[in-house]
Amino acid sequence: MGDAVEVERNGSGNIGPVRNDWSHIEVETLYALPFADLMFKAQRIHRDNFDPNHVETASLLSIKTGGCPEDCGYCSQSAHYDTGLTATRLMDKADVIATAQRAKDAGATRFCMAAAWRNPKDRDVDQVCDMVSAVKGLGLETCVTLGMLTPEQAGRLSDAGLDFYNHNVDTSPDFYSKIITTRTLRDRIDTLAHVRDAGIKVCCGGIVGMGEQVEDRLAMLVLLANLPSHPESLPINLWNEVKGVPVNETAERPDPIALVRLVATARIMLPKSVVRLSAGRQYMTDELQALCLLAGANSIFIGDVLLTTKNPQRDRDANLLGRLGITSGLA
Ligand code: SAM
Ligand code: DTB
Ligand code: SF4
Repeated sequence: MGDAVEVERNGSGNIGPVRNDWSHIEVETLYALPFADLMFKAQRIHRDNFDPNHVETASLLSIKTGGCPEDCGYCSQSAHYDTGLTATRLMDKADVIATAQRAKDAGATRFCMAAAWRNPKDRDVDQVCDMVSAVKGLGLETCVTLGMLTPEQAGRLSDAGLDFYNHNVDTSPDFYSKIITTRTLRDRIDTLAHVRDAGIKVCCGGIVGMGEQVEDRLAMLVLLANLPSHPESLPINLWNEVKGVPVNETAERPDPIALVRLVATARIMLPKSVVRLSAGRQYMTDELQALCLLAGANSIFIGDVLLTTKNPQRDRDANLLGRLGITSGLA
C-alpha cells in the first residue's frame, strides 16, 4: 500500500480507501459511537471483506520455551521473573512435525511456532527454516515468532516458504515503557519492516488487560493501522494471568463490552486484516466470544494450551462455533 491508496467498497455501498492516516480523535469518536451503530459499521465492513460465517483456526507450539533475556512484564518466559517455568532447548524437528500433524488432524489450518528469544542466532534460523519447510509440506500455513530479525534472517525464512511472521507492538507507544525496557518499539517496527521487505506476511497486534487505559488500546490500533501496510493478521490478546510477573500489580480485565468495541473498531480501521481473538479466551463467556465474532473477529487459536497458558478445550470451541453456524477447521 504505502503512498498508493487501495480502494475498496467500505461496506456502505460507497467506495472507500484502506487507510493509513487514522487520527486519535477520529478513532476515539468511532469507538464511542452508540453500540448498535458501531457494530453495524463493523459488520458491513466485515461482510464486504470476509465470509462472516467462517473463522480461521490456528494452532500454537512453543518450540523453545523460557529463559528469555527480555523483560516483557506480562510474560511467563522472561528470565527476569520467577514464574516457575522450566526453560527448554529448541525442539527437534521430528517432534515439531508430529505436533503439527496432530494440530492439523484437530482442525488447525495455520501452525505457529514460537521461540522465547530476543533474537535468533543464524544457526537457529537454519533449524527453524527446516521446520517451516516440513510443516508446509503437511499442507498447513506456517507462522513463526522468534523475536527481532535482521533483514538477512527474514530473507532466509522467506526463502524457506514461511507464510507469516508474528511480532507484536504489544501496547500503545505511551504505555510501552511501563511494560518492556529491554527493547524499544522502534526495534519492533524495524523487524516488521524487514519481514515485510522479505515478502513475508505480517501478524502483528498486542495485549489488553495489563492496566492500560482505553486510550492506550486505541493508540495501539492507530499505530497498527498507520503502519505502511496493514498487518494481514491482527492478534488481540487478553492478558493470560501468569504468577510472578510485574503485570500482576497493574492488570485489570477490560469490561467485556469495551472488548467488543475494540474488536469492532479494529475491524473498521483494518478492514482486510484477519482479527484473531488470541490469548484470554479462557476468561470469556460464550456470549462475549459470539459478540467479538459478530464485531469482526475471524480467527482463533485452538488447542488446550497456547504457549505456556490455557486456552479453551476443543469441544467447547466446536460447540460454540456449531451453535453460531460458523464454519472452521473444527467443523
Ligand atoms: N519472543 C518472541 C517475541 O516476543 O517477539 C515471540 C513469542 S511472544 C510469547 C509473542 C507474543 O505473545 C508477545 O508479543 C505477547 O503479545 C504475547 N503474550 C505473551 N505472554 C502473554 C500473556 N501472558 N497473555 C497474553 N499474551 C501474551
Ligand atoms: C500472539 O499474539 N499471541 C500468541 C502468539 N502471538 C505467539 C501467544 C499467546 C501467548 C499467551 C501466553 C502463553 O501461553 O504463554
Ligand atoms: Fe521473551 Fe517474547 Fe516473552 Fe518477551 S514476550 S519475554 S521476548 S518470550
